[in-house]
Amino acid sequence: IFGGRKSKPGTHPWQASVQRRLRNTTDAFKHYCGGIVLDSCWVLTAAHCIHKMFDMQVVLGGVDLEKHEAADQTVAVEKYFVHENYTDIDEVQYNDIALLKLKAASENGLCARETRFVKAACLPPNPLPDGMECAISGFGVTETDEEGSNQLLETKVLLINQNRCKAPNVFGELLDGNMLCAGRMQGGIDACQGDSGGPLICKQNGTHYIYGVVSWGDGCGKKNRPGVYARVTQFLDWIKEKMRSM
Ligand code: 4AZ
Repeated sequence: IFGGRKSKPGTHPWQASVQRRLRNTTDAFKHYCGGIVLDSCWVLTAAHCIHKMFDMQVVLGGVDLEKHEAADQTVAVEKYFVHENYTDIDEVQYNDIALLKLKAASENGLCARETRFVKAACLPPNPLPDGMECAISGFGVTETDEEGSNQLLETKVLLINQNRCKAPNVFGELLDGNMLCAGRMQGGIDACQGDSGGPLICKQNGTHYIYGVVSWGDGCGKKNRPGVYARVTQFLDWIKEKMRSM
């Protein structure tokens, strides 16, 4: 996250850390993408995070990747679904959405437990207005740390008009209707590498909606290069169908 600040425990309870096993280890995992809690057994993330991946785990409830916190829940991934039309063309991510089905614990049949620190965000029922202020969060690269942040960072971004983001001096025709732009045209405030798969959350009438999934960009925090997100309202049928299927 560029232009972020440390988030307080429990303020982004839908944030997940999607982690992969380090080569030739049994229990060493490293954060590589964000994710978003949809319910006790499902996490939404970006397709480019898990394309041809395996050996994943998801950590929920934490705001510090270095510490084992009481609120942490580590859950194995039982299965994943990558959108059938996902493609990467010259680093532009199309239909960049995927679902992780978490493994239920043998003791109680639960995947994640809902707590003050682990909570689902809602799927958005309708499009939201341009200029609306929303929030992003993640453990990704910052302006001062190319390795990413061990602390969960957050920042506020604005939803950017689609035609403005399709302007020739911004992303032009690279942007399709399954994507949306958010951030600041002036730069400085953005998602970055390692935030991918994580939440763009917009609050309306007291409810937190998952409006976007961090997907791609041209660098981070640059002028006229806002962050690009998978447009969740375009994928509601796909998400519901996959969740129904298991
Ligand atoms: C990435 O590499 C990435 N500035 C994610 C988000 C953005 C850029 C790059 C948006 O996963």
